[in-house]
Amino acid sequence: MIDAERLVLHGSFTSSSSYKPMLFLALSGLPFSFRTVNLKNGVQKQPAHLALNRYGQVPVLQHRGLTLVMSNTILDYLARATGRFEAASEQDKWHAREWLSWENDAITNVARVRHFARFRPDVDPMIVNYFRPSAEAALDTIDRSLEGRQWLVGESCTIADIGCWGRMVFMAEGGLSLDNRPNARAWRDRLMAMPGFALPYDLIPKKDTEIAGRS
Ligand SMILES: N[C@@H](CCC(=O)N[C@@H](CS)C(=O)NCC(=O)O)C(=O)O
Repeated sequence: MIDAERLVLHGSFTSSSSYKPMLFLALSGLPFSFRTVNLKNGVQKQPAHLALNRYGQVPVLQHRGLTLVMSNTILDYLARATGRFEAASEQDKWHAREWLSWENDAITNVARVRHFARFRPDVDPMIVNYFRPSAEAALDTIDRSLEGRQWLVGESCTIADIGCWGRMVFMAEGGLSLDNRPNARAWRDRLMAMPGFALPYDLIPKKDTEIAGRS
């Protein structure tokens, strides 16, 4: 029998978009089921997966009869459904979602640089170089915004932090770094010190897995 209360996340270990909800769940210590989607073999474009995600991408979250796609929609849902990593005030709740919209415009350039550098050696380096200044600018914005602050919104970690960090996590694979961005580096270290934190290759399983969660 299907347990509608059980969270089911479909994703891939090479995917920053999958890492974002995966990190939320790991930091929350919630139990869930992970279903791997092999992007290299094109499983995301096969009918069974397209029935869940019409864009032919990961991640997908299933919960209580709902099917949700797009990593930031999933983070929004998880914050609402669990109350975890939600900002304290109404204003800050919207502010956190504003960061998620911004990251989808701006930090996406970090993911693009990494994508072409890691997966598309066949593509003209001009393509990577086109996205690189926007990627660097996004990292600068994060660093500047964290001046004198611990978290992007309010006084605690929210979906804004998880979403922004999650999409930039593979930056080193694109030759990007936080080395000259001390506020962003301290913020990353703060996230890394949280119980349940792990980097994607340690966190996201390569096969279907039942995750027990922590109490
Ligand atoms: N805007 C989407 C982006 C999702 C996305 O780009 N997923 C990538 C992995 S990070 C994917 O599934 N790529 C495989 C493909 O497009 O065929 C989100 O935030 O969820």
